[in-house]
Parts: sequence; structure tokens; C-alpha cells
Amino acid sequence: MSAIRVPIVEKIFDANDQIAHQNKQLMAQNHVYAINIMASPGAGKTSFILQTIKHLQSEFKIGVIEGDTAAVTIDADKVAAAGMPAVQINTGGECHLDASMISNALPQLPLDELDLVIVENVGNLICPAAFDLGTTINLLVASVPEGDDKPYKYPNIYRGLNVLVINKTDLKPYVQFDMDYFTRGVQLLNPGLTTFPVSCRTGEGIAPWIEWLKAEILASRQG
Ligand SMILES: Nc1nc2c(ncn2[C@@H]2O[C@H](COP(=O)(O)OP(=O)(O)O)[C@@H](O)[C@H]2O)c(=O)[nH]1
Ligand SMILES: [Mg+2]
Repeated sequence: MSAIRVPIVEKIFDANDQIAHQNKQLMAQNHVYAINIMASPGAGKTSFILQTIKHLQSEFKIGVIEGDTAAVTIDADKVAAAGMPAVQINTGGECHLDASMISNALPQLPLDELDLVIVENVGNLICPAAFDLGTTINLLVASVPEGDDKPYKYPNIYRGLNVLVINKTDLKPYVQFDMDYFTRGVQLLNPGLTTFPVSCRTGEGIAPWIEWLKAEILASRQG
């Protein structure tokens, strides 16, 4: 039986990759830089998106796609309250976003007017790692209270990253978190990974991320 299952799974990933490629082309045509933000529930994805919007909105036009497993618009409402166009995707219980969901959401954003699209994936460290969305980069928001062993327990998501954010650094004095042990785990999986320790609560560490992202957006227009 397993011989039948494997080709079916491969077909699902092939189909996803084709649509992801189309998403990438559509965003490139519109000169849009796109970020797929992944994390566990509560790591700080929405807080990180709101910090990024706050620091970039005077220079760049930003749209947001909010993935949720249920029809709650809590995160999309927060983004809309910050004045950004936001599209809500209800995955109907699915544990991840896939490329076709993004393909359906993109026409609902004014792509030709936007510089940056930020996608908040479903809170999960396993399923989102398997589905390319066609974004420019994949970013993980890890957080201090989740523990320093997460790269060892969830290696796949770390392997596919372009950027790692370590959030809630303000909680380091209160939580056992060995930064060296965590970093060694990350380096084994993804050597040289671009990493930003931040606190979305205090704003500490956000400035280097904003500088990096600005430079990336501008460089992508030249490329
Ligand atoms: N102490 C602290 N709390 C934070 C930080 N970032 C987010 N939070 C809190 O963590 C909780 C979950 O944040 P949220 O952005 O909704 O996480 P998401 O589920 O990944 O989107 C909220 O209560 C936030 O206020 C941080 O840097 N430090
Ligand atoms: Mg959220």
C-alpha cells in the first residue's frame, strides 16, 4: 500500500510547487517582495508584523495575508487597524497555508501598488515547512519561552529558512534559554543563517531587521 501513497504525496508537492512558481512570477511582475512568516502559535508573528509595518509604512506600501485555521479575523483586524490592506485566509482546519490559497488571495490585494506582502502562516512548526508559497523569503519567528531545543526537535522548518527571528528576548531573565545551545542547533541545520534577536514588546533589535529588509527590497528591484 505504501508504494501507492508515495506518488500521490509527490504529486501534491509537485502541484504546489507549480502554483508557488506562478505566485513568484506574479509578484516579480509587480515588483513585490514577499515574506512567509512561520512560527508556533503565540511566538509573536502578528506582533512582529505590526512592528515591521510600524517602521516601514512611511517608505513602503505593505499588504498582509493572514492565515488562520478558523474563521476568526483577530489578526487580520489588528493589521487592518494599522491601516494596511489585509486578506484573511481560513484554511478550514488545515495546519498550513499552501500555494493555491496564496494564489486565490493575491488578486484581492492591490499588488501593482504594493512593495511588500507579508504572509502570516498558520501557527505550526511542522506542516508549513513542507509547502512553498512562492514568497521571496521564508522567515521563522522563534521565541525564548518556547525553549532552546526547538531546532533539534523541528529540523525541517529550520533547514528551509532564509531568516530567523528570535523573539521575546525581554523574557530571557525569567526563562531557561541557552542561546549557545540554540544557535549551535541552528548552525548545524542552516549554516550562516541570517538571524535577528528581537523583542516585539520593547522594540529592542527591531532596527537591524528593518535596515536589512529595506536593503533587500531595494536590491530585489535591481535584480
Ligand atoms: N514579553 C513579550 N511578549 C510578546 C512579545 N511578542 C509578542 N508577545 C506576546 O505574545 C503573545 C502572542 O503574540 P502574537 O503576536 O499574537 O503571536 P502569534 O500567535 O505568533 O501571532 C501576545 O500576548 C503578545 O503580546 C515579546 O517580544 N515579548
Ligand atoms: Mg497571529
